[in-house]
Amino acid sequence: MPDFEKKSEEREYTRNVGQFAKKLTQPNVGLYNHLRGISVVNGNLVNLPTNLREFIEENVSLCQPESIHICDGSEQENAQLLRLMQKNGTIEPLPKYENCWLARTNPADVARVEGKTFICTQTRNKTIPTTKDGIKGTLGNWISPNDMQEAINSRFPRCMKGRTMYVIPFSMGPVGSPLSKIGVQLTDSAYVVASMGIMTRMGNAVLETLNNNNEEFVKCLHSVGTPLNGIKSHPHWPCDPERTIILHRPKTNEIVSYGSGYGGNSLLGKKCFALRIGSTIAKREGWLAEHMLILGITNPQGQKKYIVAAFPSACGKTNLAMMNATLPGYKIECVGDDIAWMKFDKNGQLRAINPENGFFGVAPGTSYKTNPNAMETIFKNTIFTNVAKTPDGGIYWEGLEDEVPNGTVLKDWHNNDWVKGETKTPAAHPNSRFCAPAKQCPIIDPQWESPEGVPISAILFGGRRPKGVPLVYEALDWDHGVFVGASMRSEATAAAEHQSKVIMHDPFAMRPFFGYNFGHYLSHWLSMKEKSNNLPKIFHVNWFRKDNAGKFLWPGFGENSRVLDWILRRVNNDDSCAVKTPIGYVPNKTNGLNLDGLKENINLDELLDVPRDFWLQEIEEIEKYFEEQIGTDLPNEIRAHVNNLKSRLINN
Ligand code: O2Y
Ligand code: MN
Repeated sequence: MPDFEKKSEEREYTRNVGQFAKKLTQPNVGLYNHLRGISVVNGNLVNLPTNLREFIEENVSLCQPESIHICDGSEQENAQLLRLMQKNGTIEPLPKYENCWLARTNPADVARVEGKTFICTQTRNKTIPTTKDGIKGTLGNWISPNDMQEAINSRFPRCMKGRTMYVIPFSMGPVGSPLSKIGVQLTDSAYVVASMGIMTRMGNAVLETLNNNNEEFVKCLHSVGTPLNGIKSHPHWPCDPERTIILHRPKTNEIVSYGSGYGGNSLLGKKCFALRIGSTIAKREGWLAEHMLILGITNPQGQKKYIVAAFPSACGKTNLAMMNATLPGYKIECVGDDIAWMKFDKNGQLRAINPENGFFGVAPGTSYKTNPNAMETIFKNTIFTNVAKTPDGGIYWEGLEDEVPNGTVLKDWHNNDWVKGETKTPAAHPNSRFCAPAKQCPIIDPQWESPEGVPISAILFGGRRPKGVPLVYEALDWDHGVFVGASMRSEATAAAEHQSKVIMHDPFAMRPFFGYNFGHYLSHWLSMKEKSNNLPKIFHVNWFRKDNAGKFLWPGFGENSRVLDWILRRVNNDDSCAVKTPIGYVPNKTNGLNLDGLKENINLDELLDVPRDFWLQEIEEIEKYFEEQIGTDLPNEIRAHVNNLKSRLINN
């Protein structure tokens, strides 16, 4: 029995357990020995496939939970979990909306922890490229098998004492799609169960697939942990930030996460499975697991194409995925806003699925102006984390200033009073989130759950580049496109303590998410060209170029549909709208971009310029980065593209 502060909580717990308790009904000696005395409060272990039972059994022995709850994914189960969390103070209702909830985390547990995230392989070079002497690698963290075991041994024994271990069977991708994969997450966090219920397809349908097909699954073990010196503050959000660690073992498809209940650290289907383990499975099986949005775009003639796009954080990926096109006659529909799994079909057509079932979007900055479709998505069945609360039980964050009058007293993300127009600290945490079902998006694509995936015509890379990089350019061919992805850079805040901006390398927007050596990842991308005679075209976009006065040269948001229009014309082999430059094809200044009806004056000369001196410096920087970070693991084709670009720039 867990420790309860109040007798009434204890009674509620006992009632719940009593209601759902089902003891093992059939003899299974090995299992019974290990699980003796531990009640199964939902589901039945005996019905599970052997490999899943063994996975649970091992980790019950290790973590010693009070009870086991096998998640069925039902509404009744979700309601029960929400009630429990409300009782514990983990969430509170947002009565202004329908079935919406606010969670406030421990302030020490507010984001993904890159430095504490590791990939475990026998040798270091399988995980990270061998860097030049004296250079610190930035393309992932390696841990040896012994050190991983040691990390587990020093954290997990008895870590779930007094808690329920939830067993979450989940599918990344539509249940039963040949492109989908199954995982099972064991966790001691009800918040994680409720969030995984939104972000993945979860419950009995997945168990049935596991049972019927005898399928393998990705093994995910998660505990919010217990600090060695006990939980001193924020008992409603237990965590162990000092000892947080996120581990991945690609060889056995295992993920182990300890100490954090937040986002990417704890919803293990997302970054850990769909990107890190996903990219290693994709390498083995010949497909791609990428940090990309997927959208459908229909032109005025009714022709529909799908594109994927990879942008580093703070470049508006969710906004583009849900854009309202301003170019007359164009329609955008959203398949996914964060991750794409892509595979060439037997006809050589690249097809993509969104492995997720929801959006875990950054709240601050989201508004009716920047992303009305996101706003239309999030006011039912949504869990908000670390946003502020209005007096009438609604949400608030930076970017929603127009929605709340000055002088209103809100509760900030710490649950302190916060006066609109007066308090100087942020009302919401900058990494506060909404977790909402994708099917609620008003422009969700009719094909978003298509089991065979949607056909992809173009791949976009992008970044926040205030200088030198044109609004859009098209790679010369597949290999050059891979080089463009590898060379991605974006403006970012250097570090929390000083607000200076630097241009950071973030190849393929995957820097924190590679599951294996980035040099090998590049070879894998290059090898894709063998799979098709109909490869998607590859582009680079930059909505963020500024003039010398620091003003943006392009309005962005819905006007980006004009860039997508140019991309579609290139996909349709329209040669009249482009001109060749040393970096690739850019829109022709006379009849390239369709600017009809655009109210602002656009300086196309500045917006589309490819300044030679800038690019000579850029290629020096890219070459240095490749040499230092990838070294001998850099594929020859990519090294050749460095030299080719240099000579095109010099000879042009
Ligand atoms: O900080 C976190 O835990 C969330 S990170 C995240 C969430 C949704 C989509 N993308 C990301 C990301 O870091 O790329
Ligand atoms: Mn992301």
